[in-house]
Amino acid sequence: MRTWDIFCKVVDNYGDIGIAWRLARGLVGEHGLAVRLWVDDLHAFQRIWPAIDANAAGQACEGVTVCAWRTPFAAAEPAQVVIDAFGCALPEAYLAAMGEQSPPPVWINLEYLSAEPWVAKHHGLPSPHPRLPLTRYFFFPGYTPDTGGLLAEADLDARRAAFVQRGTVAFWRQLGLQAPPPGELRVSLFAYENPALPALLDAWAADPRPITCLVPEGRVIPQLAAWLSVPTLQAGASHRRGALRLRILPFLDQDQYDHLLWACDLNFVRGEDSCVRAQWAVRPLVWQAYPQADAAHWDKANALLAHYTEGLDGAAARAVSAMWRHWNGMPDADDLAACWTAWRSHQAIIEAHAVAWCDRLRLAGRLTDKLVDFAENKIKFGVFPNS
Ligand code: TRH
Repeated sequence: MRTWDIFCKVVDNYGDIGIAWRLARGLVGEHGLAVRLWVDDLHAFQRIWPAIDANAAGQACEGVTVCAWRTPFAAAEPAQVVIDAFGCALPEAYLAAMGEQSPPPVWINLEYLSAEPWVAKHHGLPSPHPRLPLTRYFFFPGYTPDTGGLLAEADLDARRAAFVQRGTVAFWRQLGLQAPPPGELRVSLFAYENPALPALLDAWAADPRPITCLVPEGRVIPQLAAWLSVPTLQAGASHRRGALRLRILPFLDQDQYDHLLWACDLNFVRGEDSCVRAQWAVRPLVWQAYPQADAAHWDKANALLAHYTEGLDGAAARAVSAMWRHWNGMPDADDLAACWTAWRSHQAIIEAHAVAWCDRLRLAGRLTDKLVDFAENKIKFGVFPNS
């Protein structure tokens, strides 16, 4: 059985571990590989997967061997395939041990996802290590077939379809909620602090139809509390302002969060992993890119937007673009209330587009399959040190 090591440093938030965990589960469950996942922050991991013991040096979970990545790093024999997630810099001792292996491990840096056109050109490029007889390959996830594709389980569609077919009553009950009454719009909100949030909440409160907004506990809570003029908000809190009911949820585990995305009519998502999951949810979404100092996230948001709105009717495409641009702090002619009204009036077209978009997404291929093919290819034809 092939051995794989995945290294993950939690920079901040949950995207790094969220993606590494999804990948590890997929490699074990779908490809039968022996996977060790090294994580430097098991507390963050536990938030998205509560079965994780945050204090264990090693533990088995869902068939993955989860190891605490501690400093100094205890000696470990390198695996045949080594992934450093998002350029997280492998421990020196481990790297030195990799350099002594013959043949050397296939070493892959799993990069961040972007829809920008340069991604395809960089996908798969090698970079020789300056000292050791090792080559590191850059693997770029992406939205087109000439990239590393997207994370998605082979049975994702089937699970989602079964969930939708069963009906969402039981799911809502689990969260302590009634099923949405006819005409209500149910929205999930996962966001970073956002200056546009109060205007959006105002627009929702003024909507002619009822809106329920569900917010898993997180960074946006203080802003919501300020808008409601309440000192604090905790899971279970529920407040009404005009047409809007705001309801705070506990932070869900990764699978339950998928269910939330599948059950809502519209999902506000952020970062990387929740954005992809919202697309696979076959529902409209509004994406907040991870904010970067030089506004590089605007390029990212615009690149995905350009791709996403292709084939969407002109006025509906403008409504989607305006919402996304506002939500990412980009200058836009209309105010947020006008954007929301436009979005609302094109909702049916945007919903239909979410289905068509998913069909296009599938053409990019599944990241786990592509990563395994990539690594197997290198193993078969050889990793050429310093080439
Ligand atoms: O948490 P994020 O903001 O992570 C970010 C991004 O990945 C960004 O690209 C990266 O550079 C930065 O971290 C360091 O957003 P993201 O990527 O959507 O990850 C959130 C994860 O949390 C995802 O796996 C879904 C999961 N999640 C839950 O499991 N339960 C929940 O209730 C919610 C809201 C999310």
